[in-house]
Amino acid sequence: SVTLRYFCYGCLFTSVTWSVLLFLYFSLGQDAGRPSFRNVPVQGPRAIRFQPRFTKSPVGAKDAVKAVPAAGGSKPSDLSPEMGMIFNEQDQEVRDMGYHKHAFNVLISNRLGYHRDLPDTRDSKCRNRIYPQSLPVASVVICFFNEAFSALLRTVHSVLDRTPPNLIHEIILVDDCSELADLKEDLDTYVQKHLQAKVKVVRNEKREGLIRGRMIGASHATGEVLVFLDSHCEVNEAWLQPLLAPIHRDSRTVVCPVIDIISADTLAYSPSPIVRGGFNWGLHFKWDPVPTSELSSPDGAIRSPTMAGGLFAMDRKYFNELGQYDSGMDIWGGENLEISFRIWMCGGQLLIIPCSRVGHIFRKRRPYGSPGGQDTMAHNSLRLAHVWMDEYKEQYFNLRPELRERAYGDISERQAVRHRLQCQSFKWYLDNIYPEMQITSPNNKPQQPMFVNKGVRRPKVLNRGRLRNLQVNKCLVAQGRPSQKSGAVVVKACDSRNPEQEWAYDEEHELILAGLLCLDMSEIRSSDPPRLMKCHGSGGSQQWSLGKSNRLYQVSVGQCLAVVDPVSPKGYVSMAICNGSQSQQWQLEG
Ligand code: LR7
Ligand code: MN
Repeated sequence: SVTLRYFCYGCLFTSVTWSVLLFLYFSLGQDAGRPSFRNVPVQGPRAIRFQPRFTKSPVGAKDAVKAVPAAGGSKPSDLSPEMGMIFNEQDQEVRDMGYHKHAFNVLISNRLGYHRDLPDTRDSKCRNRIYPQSLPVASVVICFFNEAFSALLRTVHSVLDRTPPNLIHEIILVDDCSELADLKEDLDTYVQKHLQAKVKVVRNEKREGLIRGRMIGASHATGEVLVFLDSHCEVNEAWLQPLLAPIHRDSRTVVCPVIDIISADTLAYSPSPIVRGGFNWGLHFKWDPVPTSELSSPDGAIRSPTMAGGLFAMDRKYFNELGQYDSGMDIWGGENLEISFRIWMCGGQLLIIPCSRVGHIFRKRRPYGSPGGQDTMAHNSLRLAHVWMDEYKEQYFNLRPELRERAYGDISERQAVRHRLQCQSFKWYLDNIYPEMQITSPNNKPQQPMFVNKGVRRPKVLNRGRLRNLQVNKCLVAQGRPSQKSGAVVVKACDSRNPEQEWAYDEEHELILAGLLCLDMSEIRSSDPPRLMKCHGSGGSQQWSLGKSNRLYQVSVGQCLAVVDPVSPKGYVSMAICNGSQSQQWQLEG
């Protein structure tokens, strides 16, 4: 009945929205929209007809929140399918070039324009919350490199549209030496013409990367609080007040909004589940479920061991006192764990604030590299491991032995920061802030090897059966025949008599196919799909939680197993951010 009710609201909502839009379009003409519509590049007269389904209707907004648990199929935040329609070669070109240069659907982004309404994804309790009259003012810092013009401008306008003006001290756009003509030429003109004096553009003379880029942005800022955003975000209703309030109470509190999901393919905005930040020993950030002990805070704030990196607010003086960032880190990666460890180890705290929601476009690949092609994630991770992780850096080197001897530059200034602030040990951080983290034995060999195929003692099996995906109604199997060797997994037609489809789920949270191999996730390349590997018995990459809501959660990468394309006969699966959709629902059935 939930689905049905939602469906009916949906129909009603769609037709109401479309009538209102058509009425506006015909009666008021195109200029009735906001002026900036006309400045969207590559936008024909069709633009205004491509309004998102979310307009002013409160029905839609309310329903969006209710519909979350029943997600799957079309969600209320889905845009109309016409939004991405190709009408001519120019559309095709914008779409194809957009994917090539930005790894998301720029055609839809352009059609959306610089303003749109979003479903209010907050819990209803957030809406009645009252915040102190006097809050510190914010400097919003947005670094960008070759960002899609419409995505950048929608980020800026979303801040101006949805923040009380008295709380925005300024918005600082740091151009990290972008190469795209519109960013170089049209941005200043647009800012001068359409944005208040509050928006400043700072240009880096050479590519610095997002870490030094943010430090440069922060050095220009004069507001009391720094708010960092990626250049492809949209802030939601009353997003800033709940971030400023805890900083106002305690300047050593650093806060993150819940990062809602803007689909790279459809630009649909959907709520994220409430999760918190962790990491694995490959030093990749991951999302973890929130321990129940954390759910009791009166204002709903959740203590988080790490932050994703892009979206957070912090007292400006505290940012400087705490050592800003490591300016020896290049381009992308690692700074989020570095600042997270530093905050906790040196006397601060890091919170996720569920009443603050900001959407981020999650792309499937990073559309840029580093100028010299270096692996900056490895370089940056090495620096943070050497400065902050004490003996636990061995956990990283066990997974990345080739980095053990790799040079990482001068870290003395960062060690001095740690010394000056008299920070705690990494062991203290693990014990007190991230007790869920598992430590493997120093030589990377599990203390008791338990290889299935060697017939050594096995953990007890809790459940057996086929793993059926509820969206496609197919079962997870080996791509070829299961053998002693590793291999890919896909979904295929279920066959209850075929022992090669039988999984065992054991007390160590391993999933073992046909008594042979374990479902395994690369901790080094978390973008790789899961595969079958020899069981190693030490958790981490082979640890899956198969709990409530039928999701198959991978503990090490913090994502859920999903079917990639429900209609494709190839049956590929991959890891994706857990969103409760049908493509992520699995049932182990005997
Ligand atoms: O050389 C560069 N110069 C830049 O100015 C490279 C990037 N940038 C800009 C870029 O245009 C963007 O605005 O920096 C910002 C972040 O880069 P993204 O969007 O390519 O990063 P990401 O979203 O893939 O990665 C996440 O991890 C990064 C690690 O360095 C940063 O901390 C990002 O801010 C961070 N993004 C988020 O936390 C959003 C939520 C993602 C999740 C989980
Ligand atoms: Mn980003």
